[in-house]
Amino acid sequence: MDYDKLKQEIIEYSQVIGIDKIGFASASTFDELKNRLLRQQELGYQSGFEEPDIEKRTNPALLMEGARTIISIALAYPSKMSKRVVSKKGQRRGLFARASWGLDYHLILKERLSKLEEFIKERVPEAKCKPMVDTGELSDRAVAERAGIGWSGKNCAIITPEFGSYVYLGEMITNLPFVPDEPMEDRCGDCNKCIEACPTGALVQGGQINAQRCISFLTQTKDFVPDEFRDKIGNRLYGCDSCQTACPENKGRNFHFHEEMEAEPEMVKPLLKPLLQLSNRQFKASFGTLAGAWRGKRPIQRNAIIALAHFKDETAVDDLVDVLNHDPQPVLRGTAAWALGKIGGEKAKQELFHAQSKETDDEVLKEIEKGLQLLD
Ligand code: B12
Ligand code: SF4
Ligand code: SF4
Repeated sequence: MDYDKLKQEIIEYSQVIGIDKIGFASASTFDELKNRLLRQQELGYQSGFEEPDIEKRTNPALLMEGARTIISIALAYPSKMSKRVVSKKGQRRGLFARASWGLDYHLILKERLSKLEEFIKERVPEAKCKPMVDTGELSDRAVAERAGIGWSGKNCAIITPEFGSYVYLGEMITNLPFVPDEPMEDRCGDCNKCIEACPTGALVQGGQINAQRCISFLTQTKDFVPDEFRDKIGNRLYGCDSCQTACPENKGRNFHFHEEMEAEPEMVKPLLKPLLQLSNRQFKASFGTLAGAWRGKRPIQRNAIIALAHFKDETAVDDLVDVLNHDPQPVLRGTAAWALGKIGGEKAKQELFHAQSKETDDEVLKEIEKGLQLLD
């Protein structure tokens, strides 16, 4: 088999099926990443969403016997919506980050990778292929970096010279011996804009993150958001783009190559108050196709409450009181109590006292206490 020729054919085919960049990396162990992951673990800087087995994360041979090459792909996503929301004054909205615009990217990239797999297997029937996107064992960024897709920026993102960092990543381990591509040079230089822009100081130093402080992470947790971060979340319902919007490499980058990635503004910039009343079924029907829905409705509703507090939306008091009195989830009742304290007013005060007299959950009671203190 002429693998140089096949590599060329794969590159050409990838363009036909809507892959914006492709690169080839050797499947040898990721030694530097291993040290990095161990260090992150030691420091308590991981999010907990990563594959826990560091050996599997850094040794592709454990994932496929005879692994030789990892094919890395990148698909560019839009940074600006084509359609705008028609909003009335005072109707407050929340925001899903760009990586959750359009159809869940896991589905889009997996579809591209399975086409690639089919193409390869037609030519090399004995080829083994193991595709993965985000939820696989490997670090998608470390693979992309090795495959020359882009450099690893100080904001941790893989930045491509063509599309900036607004790219989704995926990869496929194969047992085929392609010649690997060269990694790129780092182009961040003296720039420090992402680190300065991060609202919570989560980027501790160039290329290192304390995920526990990252707003993107915090919007995806299911429990109470620690006090120090609540005001920083603003109106983010899912994810955070601040370290990417601040990056000069993303300036003017806005690619609309993939129809499925087009954002529906009413979905990704939804009105906040109606979110509080959604049943599970309604949530699934309205938001289920978004990547940002993977943790279910609870974190989104909690973030919506935090956003209403951020806007000090007095028109939301009745809705928040309803949550405080009736929601079965302590995290929502408690966050609503805190939000009522933030928004303030006589009604909020009365309702907080009333709730205090009948609430039985300790954590919610603490939040009611906090809410009342905010009113003082
Ligand atoms: C866990 C996770 C998170 C966590 C932790 C993020 C993090 N930076 O580690 C949280 C929830 C915070 C998160 C947030 C986001 N995520 Co995320 N996330 C992941 C996931 C599942 C694992 C990442 C991981 O293992 N991190 C551990 C760190 C240590 O490793 P790494 O970043 O993968 O690899 C780099 C470092 O190790 C570094 N490195 C290695 N050795 C050394 C040594 C030195 C000295 C230095 C400086 C660096 C360094 O180089 C590697 C390559 O860049 C990946 C998917 C996957 N399977 O890989 C997606 C992924 C990284 N996320 C992605 C996205 C889009 C995001 C968000 C932008 C979403 C949003 N808008 O909110 C934010 C960005 C936050 C940020 N600044 O990183 C994309 C990134 C695309 C890109 N262009 O880079 C990925 C690849 C998903 C995908 N398939 O597209 N995410
Ligand atoms: S995603 Fe937001 S909170 Fe997380 S590192 Fe980037 S700017 Fe900071
Ligand atoms: S903002 Fe500057 S330092 Fe940060 S990733 Fe972009 S180029 Fe690199």
